[in-house]
Amino acid sequence: MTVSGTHRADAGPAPWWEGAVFYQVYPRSFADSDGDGVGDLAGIRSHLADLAWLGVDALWISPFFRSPMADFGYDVSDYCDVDPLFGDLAEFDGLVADAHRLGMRVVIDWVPNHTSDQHPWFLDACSSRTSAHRNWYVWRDPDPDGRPPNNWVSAFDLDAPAWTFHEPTGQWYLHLFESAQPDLNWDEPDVVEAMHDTLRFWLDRGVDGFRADVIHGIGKDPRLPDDPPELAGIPHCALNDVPVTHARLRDLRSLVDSYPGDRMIVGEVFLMTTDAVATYYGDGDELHLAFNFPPLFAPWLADRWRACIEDTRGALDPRGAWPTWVLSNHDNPRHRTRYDRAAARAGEDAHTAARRSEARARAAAVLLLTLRGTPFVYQGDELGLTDADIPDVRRVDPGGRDGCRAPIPWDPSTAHGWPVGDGVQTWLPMAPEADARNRVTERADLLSMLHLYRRTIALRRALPALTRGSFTLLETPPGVLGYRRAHSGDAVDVLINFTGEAVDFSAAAGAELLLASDDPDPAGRFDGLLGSDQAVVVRR
Ligand code: TEU
Repeated sequence: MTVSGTHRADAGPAPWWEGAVFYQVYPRSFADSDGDGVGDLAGIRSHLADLAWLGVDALWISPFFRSPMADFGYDVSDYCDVDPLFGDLAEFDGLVADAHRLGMRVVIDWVPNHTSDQHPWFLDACSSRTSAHRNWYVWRDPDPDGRPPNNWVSAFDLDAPAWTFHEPTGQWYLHLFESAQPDLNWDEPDVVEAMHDTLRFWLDRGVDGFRADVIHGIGKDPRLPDDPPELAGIPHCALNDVPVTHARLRDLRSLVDSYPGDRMIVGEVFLMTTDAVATYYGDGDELHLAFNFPPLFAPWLADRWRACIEDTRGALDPRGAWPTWVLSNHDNPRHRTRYDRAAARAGEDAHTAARRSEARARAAAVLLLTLRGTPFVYQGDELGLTDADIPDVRRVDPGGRDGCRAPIPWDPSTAHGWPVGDGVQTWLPMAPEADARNRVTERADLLSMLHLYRRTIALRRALPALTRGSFTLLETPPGVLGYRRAHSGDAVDVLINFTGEAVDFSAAAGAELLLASDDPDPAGRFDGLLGSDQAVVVRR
């Protein structure tokens, strides 16, 4: 398949997810309606208008299904119900209806690699070796030496095997994550059918798609071979990459595509290279979109970003696959925090850090929202939040990811819009700087990060060049990344200064200034000088 400058020439109008800005909602931390200190569906529903105002096109909502919360919802004990902590199915239906009325799509999380150890399937599987659901999970007999069946390590404790010995039935079971998250056995046809049914359940309720968790995990090499010793210390979930998964994805794709209304799957393929991730788009018959993780871990350096972009184009363009861009999510430190920490390690002093931290995050926002591909904004990044410092006594996540999951501040009041009463506290401490970095305060301030996100999203929507347009890297001075987006005779250039010094870019002097990361009203012409940590969009 050839890729034209704009889009697959043979594919008709582009699907909605290619032009969309996605917004990730982590429900526990978004907004609380009932004062128990944990966010819920009614909380999300009450803030949908805020998200429509921001201009996002689609929500991805992290798990809200019945769960014992060993992994805060990524351990599902009933795929077809809402955990009472978050509300109920009627509340979910209302949320979808409200979002649709506001013009936003709703994509939900689907966790097919593993269930909770409290799922009735696993409870039955554990009841005896001959139980109906025994083969729904991955069991192995013990060796005489007592060692686990192979050397795979689990995701959250790199000293721990991805296996737990089940004493009552005398076999090991596999879990790429916590022992409370046993891996499903997708070689068992009944598992495939049951999991397909869970998709149908939500498609019938009107969801627009799924974010498929650890989707590259649903196929395992039947021999369960050791991971190479030179990769010791890397969890098996980051290495599992076998052909059978692709056939399973084609079936999932057919199922989802059989529904009217352009439903989609964005897969979490947590592999280490974009080349590996690209294979999960298949030949346009597997994932509609896949998260591209190397950029999420890339340092804030122009050269490194240029390389990420070139790798992504090299891996995806020949397949006609559409890229995604992610800077932050609920599993990793927020990008502002990552860039600040890296700068501190490189010797940036406190004074400079105070000046540059927000500016870098602003430039990153412009990058995220103007690259060719679908951007995913993690809740709170639009407020410029950093990770919370969580005191040891309040740490709860087995993977140590609490900092980026701190509750979202809604207003400058003491409780920041979380209706917690006496003696109740939010499940994690509030995000830092909440007196200034909250929705109400930032909405009233045109200079805020929130307004920068809103302006940039609006510019994207107004200019097909920024959504559909071709992408060409520009010749730039060191420390600057520049690219041209062009569509139907319109061309705009995005220039991003990754350095703390102003850089001469007189090649673009006199161009019409459409957006500047540090100025809400940059009417006029670009003067040819790119400020420190500044990003601009210009039309030449
Ligand atoms: O994440 C999969 C995953 O590979 C990452 O969690 C990674 O291993 C980890 O964050 C390193 O710190 C997905 C979900 O996004 C995550 O929240 C779940 O915990 C995990 O799957 C298990 O369902």
